[in-house]
Amino acid sequence: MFKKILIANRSEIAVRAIRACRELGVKTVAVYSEADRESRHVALADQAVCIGPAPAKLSYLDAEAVLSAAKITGADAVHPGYGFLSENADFAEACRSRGLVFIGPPPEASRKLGYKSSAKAVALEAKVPVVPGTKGLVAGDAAREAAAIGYPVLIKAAAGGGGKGMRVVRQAGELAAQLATAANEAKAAFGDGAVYLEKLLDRPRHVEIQIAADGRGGAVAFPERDCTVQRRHQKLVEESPSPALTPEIRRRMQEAAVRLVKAAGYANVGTVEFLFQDGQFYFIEVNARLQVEHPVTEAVAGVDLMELMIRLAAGEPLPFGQERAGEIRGHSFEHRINAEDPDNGFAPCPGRIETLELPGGAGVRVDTHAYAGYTVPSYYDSLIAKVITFAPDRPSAIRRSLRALGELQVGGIKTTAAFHAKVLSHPVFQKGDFDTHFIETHGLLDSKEPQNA
Ligand code: MV4
Repeated sequence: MFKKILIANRSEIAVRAIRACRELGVKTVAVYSEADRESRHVALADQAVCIGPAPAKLSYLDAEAVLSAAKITGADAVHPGYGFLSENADFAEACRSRGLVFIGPPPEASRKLGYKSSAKAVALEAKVPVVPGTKGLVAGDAAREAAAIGYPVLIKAAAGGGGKGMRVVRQAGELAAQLATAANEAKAAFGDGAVYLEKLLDRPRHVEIQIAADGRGGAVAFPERDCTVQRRHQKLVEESPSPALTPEIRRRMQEAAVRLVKAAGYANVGTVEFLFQDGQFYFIEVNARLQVEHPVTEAVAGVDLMELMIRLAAGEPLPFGQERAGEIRGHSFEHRINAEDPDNGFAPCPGRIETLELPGGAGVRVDTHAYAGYTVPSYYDSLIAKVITFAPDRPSAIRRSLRALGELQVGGIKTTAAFHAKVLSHPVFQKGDFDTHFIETHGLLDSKEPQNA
């Protein structure tokens, strides 16, 4: 096991990582920007190093600054959390070349899967179903390829992910102009204008499979997460298991995810994302990190994914097989509490948290770095807490979530907490029969916002 881990992140995930390290008897080094001096992760770690000014580019995204902090503190491994450098294969490689263990997948595997069109090629090779579309990038006759797929089609950026740079094309006449716009946007956003085409699914659900692999041939899949409730590609509610899957589909999705990660030589933890519609699932992308929503899987499967990823990175084998990993012990929700104003288009609301009452009791977990007196900086994402609930079944988990959200009180800034209660109380949500358009189509927003896919 490692002696000292540098946590290359901030906020609740840095706190989560520090707690896991402490339980493992591993010392921790926090890094922080000038805007995060008062953040909880700085106080919790054994050591803390300021790595630069507030803008992430000058601190949390500055690989050299992070690596220097690891060197001067004598850390032997780096945990990247999510976002920032977490899926940057060059950073993972730089860690390796300086004798540091990167706690995550090997750079070769994350390179293969990070580029979405090449990830799809790996999937096809591994007989994992993908959305019908171009074989690789749009190259020669795009009009012919789009016609063969059948309109409407979706243009996606190969270097993108999480919905950035997607464009819907409903008829042939719009294709050329949309391709040009998409390529320009992709170039500006990702430094790479390559795009590919897919058939547009009109009412998909987003269902993802958490996997873990030990790099010695062992790989398991956990129960799925359903992240269908999103707004502008920002997930709001995640749950496990999905109310839409049958045991048969679940098993096939898990088997497909394991085939894919084995084919890519993937190791450590990761997530295989699928769209699910009309009883069929289609691979779309891999997230080569521990995700925000990992706690619902921890609750339902009864595992500690943060501990597991540290142990796997330290060279330990998987401690259990598929049968244990796939066990479903109940139902879990995660509600992302953001410093945002739902009545004003979810505009960010940074500022000082004057008072804070966190929920508790049976089956309630809160992952947060916030406290009364903490000022939410304006430089980073607006997630201030995750309320995670666990109960024997979905109806009781909904009741538990409503109870927990009712206990939560954040004074001083606006948050998404009450919006979550609205979602949970909606009959369509309670029935479990919703798709990715749920928030827009069920009057949960005050003003009709423009919609794309
Ligand atoms: C799609 C799609 C429909 N058809 N692909 C959005 C995030 C990215 N990971 C993939 N996304 C989508 N891909 C095809 N071929 C619709 C979406 C999509 C979506 C997916 C999951 C959850 C919410 C969504 C909201 C809008 C669009």
